[in-house]
Amino acid sequence: ATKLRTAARMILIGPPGSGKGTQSGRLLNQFKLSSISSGDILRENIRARTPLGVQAETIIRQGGLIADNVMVKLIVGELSKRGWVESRPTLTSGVTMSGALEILSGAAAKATRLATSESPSSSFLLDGFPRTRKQAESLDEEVDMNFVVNLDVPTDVILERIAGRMVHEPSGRVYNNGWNPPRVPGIDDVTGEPLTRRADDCPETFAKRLKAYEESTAPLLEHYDKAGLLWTVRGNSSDEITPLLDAEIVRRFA
Ligand code: G5P
Ligand code: MG
Repeated sequence: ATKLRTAARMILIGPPGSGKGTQSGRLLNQFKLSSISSGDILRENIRARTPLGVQAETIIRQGGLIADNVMVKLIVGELSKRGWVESRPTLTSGVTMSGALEILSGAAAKATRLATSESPSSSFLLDGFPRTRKQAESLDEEVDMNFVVNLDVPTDVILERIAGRMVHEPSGRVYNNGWNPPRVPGIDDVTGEPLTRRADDCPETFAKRLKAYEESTAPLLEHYDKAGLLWTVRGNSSDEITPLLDAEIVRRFA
């Protein structure tokens, strides 16, 4: 794996089926990086029948979006749990000079902001979060993300792919019956466990997910463009996009 010189904190944005999961998997092999997929975490909760999972199942099946505050808590919680960002010492554990100054300057709310670790080994990427402007603003308050990738894949290309998608749910590994089939049909290459189809990949639900993307997620591109973080890569296939994305990460972080 290529070592990074500076910490990368990346976001992958793209319509459903654009290849976020595919690119994440490849990047994890290529670079010393970790990843969080919001969809995978939600599906994990559905499988485990947690209260969140039970609530999320219906919404996902219908192609809707989970509430912003729920998602923010979930993902920010996950980030601190994994130690890629660290909670700053709270003011109650001894008011530091800078802490006291923050109170005086009215910036006390910021005192609990998560501190991003600048160690390259804390590099990570987010797949599927943030998905709305509100989520992006909440994330901005916690963590300084430094690279946002927009996977720009035409809709007609995407629609063809989804019919053939098979997933290994526990790991999030994705296959495609035509394009990257598993070695044994219906079986995960790594664990030998059965592959399944996603409940939200039927044509009606997929159409709703595309619409939710246009309405709620596309506006994020403007948000991150203004912040100077957006990098758009266009392509009809993941194989076209991967080398471009790799080169851009090397240019920025390696
Ligand atoms: P998810 O799980 O985040 P989506 O809809 O954003 O779901 P999805 O469907 O997982 O995204 P992807 O990861 O972008 O798509 O694409 P992929 O799986 O890598 O590729 C799709 C298929 O194409 C695969 O079969 C792959 O093998 C194949 N493929 C890839 N490249 C090529 C290629 O070049 N050629 C060909 N022929 N095939 C290829 O979110 C699910 C739900 O969870 C909720 C929402 O309800 C959402 O709908 N959710 C949230 N709600 C609110 N806020 C959030 N932040 C949320 N996050 C999730
Ligand atoms: Mg995915």
